[in-house]
Amino acid sequence: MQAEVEEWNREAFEASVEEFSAVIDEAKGVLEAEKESREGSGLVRIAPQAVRNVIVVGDIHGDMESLVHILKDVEDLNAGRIVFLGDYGDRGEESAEVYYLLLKLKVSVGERVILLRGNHEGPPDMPVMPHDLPFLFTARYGAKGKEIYERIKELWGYFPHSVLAEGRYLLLHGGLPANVASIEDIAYAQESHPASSNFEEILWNDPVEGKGYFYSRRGAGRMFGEDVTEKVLRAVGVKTLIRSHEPCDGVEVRQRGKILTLFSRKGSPYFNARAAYLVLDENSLREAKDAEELARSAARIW
Ligand SMILES: [Mn+2]
Repeated sequence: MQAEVEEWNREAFEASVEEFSAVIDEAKGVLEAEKESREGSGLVRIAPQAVRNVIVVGDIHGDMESLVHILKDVEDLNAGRIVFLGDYGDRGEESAEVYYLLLKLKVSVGERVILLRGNHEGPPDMPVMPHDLPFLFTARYGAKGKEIYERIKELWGYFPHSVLAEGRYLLLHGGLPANVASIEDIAYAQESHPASSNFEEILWNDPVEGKGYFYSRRGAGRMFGEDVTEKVLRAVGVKTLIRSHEPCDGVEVRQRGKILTLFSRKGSPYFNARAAYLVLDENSLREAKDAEELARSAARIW
């Protein structure tokens, strides 16, 4: 696989508009079939005893160097599952190239690669600002870049938004919605949007230390306290939430170990000195670990 990563990295910078378009076509076919088999659910379930490992990657935001580092560092891309927690484009100059590489990986590895939605891959009524992705595509491909961007946007509708490693971990981009009574409320958050705020909260929420459920200065989503986390983790039967969405030095333990924040890119406009990805190996899959243990034993920091 390592040779392929090298090849896709090179292609990402050289692909013509027709080649880029062909990769989107292929990815759309794969993603469409997967969505159909989930029957409207935005949740991917993983039986932890059935996979060898689960690699988890946080925000990439247009940082090709970090993405290539991770994929080369992972020993075997076919081993288990690779879950990306969303936020692929914007911020970084190489957002178009990141998309090319991720879609190549998706087409090649299939359902073992899971591309979740972040708030930068939200529905049309939940726009994000600033949004550089369309301009990066037109800078590269002129007027045809706009079509490529529109087609990428269409793909977001096929992405799931959460992963449940049953009995162990819940993985999503932003945070936990307060009004969750069962895993179904998370699985069908997309379907219940906008009547329910669950989908918005999954993509946009941030944890806060202590108790409560507050207004967020992001202008979307909410801040959720440890009482919300305890209730929702119990309702879905897992020990720990693994999420991204906030810059940190690779990993950050929140709410006394109930939440692990993961950040997988470096460089402007953020100031983190380090980044990380996670390897949930046999040990972390056999028995649920809290965020402290994951930060210590599962984080691959560089
Ligand atoms: Mn985000």
